[in-house]
Amino acid sequence: MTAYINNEAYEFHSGETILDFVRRIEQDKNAIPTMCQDDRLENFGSCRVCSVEVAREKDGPTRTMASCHTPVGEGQYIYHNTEKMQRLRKNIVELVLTDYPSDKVFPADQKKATPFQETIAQIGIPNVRYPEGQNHLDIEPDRSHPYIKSDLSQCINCFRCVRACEEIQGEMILNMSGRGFATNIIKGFDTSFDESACVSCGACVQTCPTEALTDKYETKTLIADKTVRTTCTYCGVGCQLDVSVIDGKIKGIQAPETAEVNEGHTCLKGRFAFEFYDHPDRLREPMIKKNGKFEEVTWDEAYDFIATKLIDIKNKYGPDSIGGISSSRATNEENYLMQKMIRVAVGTNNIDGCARVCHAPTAWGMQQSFGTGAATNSVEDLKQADAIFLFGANPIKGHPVTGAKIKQAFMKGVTSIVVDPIKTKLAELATYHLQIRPGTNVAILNMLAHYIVMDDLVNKHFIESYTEKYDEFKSHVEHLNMDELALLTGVSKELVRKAAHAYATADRAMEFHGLGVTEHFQGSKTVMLLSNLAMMTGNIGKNGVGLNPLRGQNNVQGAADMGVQPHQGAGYLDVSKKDIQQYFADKYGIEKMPTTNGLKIPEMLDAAIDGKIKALYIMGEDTIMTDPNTNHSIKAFEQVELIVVQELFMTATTEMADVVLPASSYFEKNGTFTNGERRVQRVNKVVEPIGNTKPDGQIIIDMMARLGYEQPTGLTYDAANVIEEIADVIPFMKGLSWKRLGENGLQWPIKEDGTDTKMLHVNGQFKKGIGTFHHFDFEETPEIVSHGKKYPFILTTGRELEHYNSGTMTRRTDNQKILSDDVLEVHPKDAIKKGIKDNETVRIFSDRGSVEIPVKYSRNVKRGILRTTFHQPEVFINIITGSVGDKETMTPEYKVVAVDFERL
Ligand SMILES: Nc1nc2c(c(=O)[nH]1)N[C@H]1C(S)=C(S)[C@@H](COP(=O)(O)OP(=O)(O)OC[C@H]3O[C@@H](n4cnc5c(=O)[nH]c(N)nc54)[C@H](O)[C@@H]3O)O[C@H]1N2
Ligand SMILES: Nc1nc2c(c(=O)[nH]1)N[C@H]1C(S)=C(S)[C@@H](COP(=O)(O)OP(=O)(O)OC[C@H]3O[C@@H](n4cnc5c(=O)[nH]c(N)nc54)[C@H](O)[C@@H]3O)O[C@H]1N2
Ligand code: SF4
Ligand code: SF4
Ligand code: FES
Ligand SMILES: [Mo]
Repeated sequence: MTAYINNEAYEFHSGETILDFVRRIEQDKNAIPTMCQDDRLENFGSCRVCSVEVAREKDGPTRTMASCHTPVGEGQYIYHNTEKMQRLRKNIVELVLTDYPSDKVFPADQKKATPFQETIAQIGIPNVRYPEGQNHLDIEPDRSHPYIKSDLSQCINCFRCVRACEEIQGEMILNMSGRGFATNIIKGFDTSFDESACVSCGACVQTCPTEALTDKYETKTLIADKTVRTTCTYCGVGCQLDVSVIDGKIKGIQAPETAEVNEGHTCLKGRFAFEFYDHPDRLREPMIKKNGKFEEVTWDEAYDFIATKLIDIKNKYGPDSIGGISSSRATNEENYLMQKMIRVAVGTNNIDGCARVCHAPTAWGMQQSFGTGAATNSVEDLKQADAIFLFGANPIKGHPVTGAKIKQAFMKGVTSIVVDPIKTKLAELATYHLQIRPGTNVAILNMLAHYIVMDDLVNKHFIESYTEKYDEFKSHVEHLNMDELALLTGVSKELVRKAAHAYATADRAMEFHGLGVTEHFQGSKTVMLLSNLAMMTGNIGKNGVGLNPLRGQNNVQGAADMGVQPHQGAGYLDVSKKDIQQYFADKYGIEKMPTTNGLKIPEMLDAAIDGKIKALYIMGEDTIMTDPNTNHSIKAFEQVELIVVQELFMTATTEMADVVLPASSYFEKNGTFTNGERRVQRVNKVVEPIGNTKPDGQIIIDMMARLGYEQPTGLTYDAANVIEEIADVIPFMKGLSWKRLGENGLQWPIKEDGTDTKMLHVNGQFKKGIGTFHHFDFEETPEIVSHGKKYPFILTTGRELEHYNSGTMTRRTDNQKILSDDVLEVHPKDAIKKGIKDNETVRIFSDRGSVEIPVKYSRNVKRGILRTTFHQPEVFINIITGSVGDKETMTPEYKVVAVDFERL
């Protein structure tokens, strides 16, 4: 396919716009000026600044066309920079400038030009011929929002913000109101940013070509000393961020449009919530508790103190009296070193991490079904899915950038099934919402499987060719009583049957799941039943399908890959096997590895109470705040002789420590995080470590040396060196190297030649050889069986968009101004029955204890169900959560807590 640019012939791609064609050939993004166009948005063609002349034959009569909006045609002759076009563009922009402040035509001193100012300069407008001022100039600036500001006197009606809000974020907060000159942008029903339902993602600010929409940090126009690309520290989406630095300080964050994961988008945490990093509360010096009070000490004093104590405890009680808890917030390299320290320098497999309280059932369950415990597909596959099955996950809040993509798909009408006891935003938009009673996942999945089997919707070819034990599973679900299960789950048989048909008959059905699956008594079983659904319908091993756990923390996938598990070392190798022990001993250059499986976090805490765990070494986890049944955790911590915590801030956990080591945050170090799609991405150092902090990797290397093991590459921590070691030790990361990671990372398995993997188990080739069906009956959680009568309400806990887990970081940013409380969502009828008003603070109690919390009336919960979050220590909700956990992995059941509540 050929077209001509200024009479030269070039090949064009099918569907390519004239703008993209000219940009590509001339290798210049500014080959044609634009105004309303943004690569991330659908082309709109309203401003006509990008106009070009197009002829059918060489130098023939031309027509003027908006190049951003017009596909190239075969044999077309394109003239994009003619005098006529230059004149046209000038006229258009001059007209726009009549309603634009004259002092904003050129960039102010010390400020970078906005895209519009660049366009003005490119077109070459020395002065404006028309008088200024029509409509916009007297609109008052809006400063109501902590991060986003508007000054609509500078608005040029390009519509980009309105489109970004809708097309990128899937919200419709911004709108155009009025006509002609009287057109202007409104928020919500013409209110302020703060009052609107804006989710503060900042997409509108990033696309706005003027300073009509800006952020608190003036990110768009600041002239940075340098901009460093790194990976977000919060959730498992793994967004790439461009961090601007001036005078060694972080001044703003933008989303790079070239990032494969987030394509120029972020949520408010990645873009705005960075001010924790140099907050006055940051820990800056090591501290040892002396006579009940922390005193600052030197690093050497702290190290010596810890080493002497640890060696003493090891000699007295053996290495298994020491436990390590690693951090999914820290990098792969640091997690790798942490598990190595515990296994090699201490000599025990007692190493665990936050996956224990999170997605351990996913990893374990998927290993039983498929052989690998990680997401089978990539998020980009969403584009190819015909049905989306969202089970116990709320990505609008937990994984906002992926959530926005899912929301787009829902709004565009893809068949969607949501299984969630709460009417979440996505549940509201879904084709089918199965609003089950919390904790009845196994029952609802058995119902879904029953209808797929009975209505003969299974993929026989897939089952016969690639799986085993289907017949046992089939006869199990065939004989289940649907009336009983419908009563249990609270969902009608008809609705479940419709959802089963929707999933099974879709050409490609893609599953996503979250903690609504794992944080339950039957968590692992639920994961295996979800695997069954995918296998019985052939929804595995191709694009647009699969089982895709929305892994939580920025690096929880990586921490497990690195061996932060008591039963599996780096690369998921089984540490109870002799040959594996020998493998690690050879790689680590030591005589002997520990031989028995280690303790999981809940087992460590129980062992502490029994006097068997004498020391805990914790890197970046607020165990006291985030583990369930706080009083039990406190009791355990009180029995331990030595508690070491590496942290950014004082937390409920550091308060109980003997030594606190100040760690550098992710802005202050190099390394890698692995996102929920197995994508290993670079974390690049942006600023120097704050105060006297050190990267966790350096601290661990120093500690290991004090404990008698020296890293083969020496005492200086260098992430790239550790990556080399990881590539040597972990079989599926053979081709990993710092250099190869580039800007968009690599998805494991990574072959020796550096090729990575977007999809697992392709064409039925399961990692474990053959996919295995399992079958289970629903079993009521002991929490309800033991306490349900006395405490008749079911509390489920989760998260809000603005805050991140223990809140240590987000509470120290302006996110706290947007959302400052944990609240208890209660169905109004339940509250009224107890005489409780909206916003009234109540006491909520369980068998473990009680806390006080404000009530919020909500119809998103059914009667009898309560919901809250765990971000604010003022409430400390985990005081009332319980110790029941998933049978196979001990992941706590944060999602079903038997409670009652009353007026204060
Ligand atoms: N803003 C923000 N983002 C985060 C985090 C954060 O704290 N804040 N934390 C990160 C972490 S560590 C994680 S693990 C992820 C978690 O992300 P998600 O997995 O989305 O976590 P939750 O919101 O806790 O729970 C998910 C959903 O499960 C539903 N649910 C509860 N009980 C049941 C049930 O019995 N069955 C079913 N089917 N559903 C149920 C809840 O109503 C909720 O909508 O988010 C990560 N991202
Ligand atoms: N009730 C209830 N409780 C829950 C849950 C729930 O749904 N309901 N969800 C559970 C889940 S899924 C999870 S994952 C856990 C999360 O629980 P945690 O892992 O305890 O929570 P975080 O707040 O993510 O982070 C822990 C700490 O790491 C520190 N940190 C951040 N970066 C670094 C670093 O680079 N180095 C070091 N050394 N420290 C760093 C932070 O300051 C923070 O205090 O909470 C669990 N608790
Ligand atoms: S506020 Fe900015 S992005 Fe929105 S229409 Fe005005 S100039 Fe365009
Ligand atoms: S979606 Fe997750 S990774 Fe992306 S900016 Fe938000 S918190 Fe960070
Ligand atoms: S940039 Fe093409 S019409 Fe506005
Ligand atoms: Mo998590």
